[in-house]
Amino acid sequence: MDGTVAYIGLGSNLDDPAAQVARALDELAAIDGLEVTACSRLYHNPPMGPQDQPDYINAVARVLTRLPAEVLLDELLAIEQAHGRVRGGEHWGPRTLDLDLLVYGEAVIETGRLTVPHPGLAERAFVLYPLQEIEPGLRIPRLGALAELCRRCPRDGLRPLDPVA
Ligand code: ATP
Ligand code: 5RX
Ligand code: CA
Ligand code: CA
Ligand code: CA
Repeated sequence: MDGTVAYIGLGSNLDDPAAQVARALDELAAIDGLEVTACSRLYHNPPMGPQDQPDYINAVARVLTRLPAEVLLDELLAIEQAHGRVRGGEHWGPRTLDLDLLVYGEAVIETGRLTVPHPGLAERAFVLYPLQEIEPGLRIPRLGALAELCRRCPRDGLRPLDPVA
């Protein structure tokens, strides 16, 4: 398929987080006009932001897609909904599934509902290190070399999940 290479961050800290993330990867792959071309390992890490919530499982997927960024965002929000995500609780509170559009090709987007590259990307170990695992040479619009962003960001307890068996 031709299209745009994009990177999607996956996160969960409720209701069997590793299974939520694994299922979301299958659901991403099932989207028409999108292929999942790589995925990082799953990582365990403590919550950033509000601390009074369970630890997270995070991962990053590389996709190739024909969908415009805003359409892709709607697909991501629909998958979150299908995972029973409840909004309206505490800001940055616990969730069954979070899917963030981290990078969309070379695009810099700032509309009311979509900011790309994702605003928190440069400060978040749970995004930077999984991304480095699948695309070590990546340069990110406005932010520069991923390797340099990683050098500036402590791992903060981020560790790959042990294989199940
Ligand atoms: P953060 O964005 O800081 O990681 P969060 O993931 O908890 O926080 P949400 O409540 O999941 O934030 O998202 C709120 C809104 O953010 C979404 O409805 C969406 O419109 C908007 N948004 C803006 N840019 C993006 C992006 N790059 N990826 C996903 N959502 C985005
Ligand atoms: C708010 C992230 C403030 C960082 C947020 C996740 C900061 C999280 C996640 C982990 C949030 C957004 N912690 N916190 N993984 N999402 N580990 O996916 S809320 Cl400083
Ligand atoms: Ca597909
Ligand atoms: Ca998020
Ligand atoms: Ca989100």
